[in-house]
Amino acid sequence: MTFESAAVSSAGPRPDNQDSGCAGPRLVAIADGVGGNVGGAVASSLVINRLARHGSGGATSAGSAAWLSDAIAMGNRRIRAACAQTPQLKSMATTLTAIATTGNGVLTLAHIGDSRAYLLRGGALVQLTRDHTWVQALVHAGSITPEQARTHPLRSVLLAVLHGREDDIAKLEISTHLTQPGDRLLLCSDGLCGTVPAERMLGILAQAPGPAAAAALLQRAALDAPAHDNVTVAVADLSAVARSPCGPPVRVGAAASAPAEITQPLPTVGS
Ligand SMILES: [Mn+2]
Repeated sequence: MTFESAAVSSAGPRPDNQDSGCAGPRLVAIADGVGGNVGGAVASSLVINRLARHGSGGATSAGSAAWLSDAIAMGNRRIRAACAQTPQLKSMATTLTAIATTGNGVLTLAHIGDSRAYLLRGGALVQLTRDHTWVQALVHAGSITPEQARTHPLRSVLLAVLHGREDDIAKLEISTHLTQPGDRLLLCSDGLCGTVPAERMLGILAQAPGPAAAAALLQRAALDAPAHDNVTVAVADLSAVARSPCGPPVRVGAAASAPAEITQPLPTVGS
């Protein structure tokens, strides 16, 4: 099994895009960077560029939980190195939601932060990830409803992200799922799922003829809502049709717009 996948990313109404994503036959991932100045764009790019390189290799363990968590740990170490080199980047961090296929019908999902993965199967949309947010913890405790969480003033407070610390990886949630032909997966930043209701996402996802159309239509729905954030959407169809597993994933968002400059340390200002 390989992915037929597509990804799109837009700054939306924001002056810059701090989201990044990649979509390939073996690996699909999105990251929503946070941090002042360009920090968020650097953090999401470092992790997505690292993953995209990993996803185009030919390792026999490709797609496994260990393979995916190794790649994410490498990306997180790159964040740590950039933070150490460039003081203005010290507070940067990123969410990450990634799926990889081993090729034998098993899907690996890795998740940290408030980006999301959903599975469309049999006409139903199931959310596969749980947000690492303060409001999600309140929902889990029964203190507020999911509807109240959507508009809560503290909804953007994250409890876990990649910010280059050793213990980030312990907070990474990794799960494996048995796939079926016809499964369609959606990964998105909160610019989509915080803007467009789940029923609307289901309607669009179920009717779009392929991943590229689905991603474009979902992005359009978010931008028209209108979204107040960067919007990144990746859609992957599980297919038994063999594709070259070694093609480099397509990159979108900050990881695509200026990958060379943006991953270099910035000059120190005022010193
Ligand atoms: Mn966001």
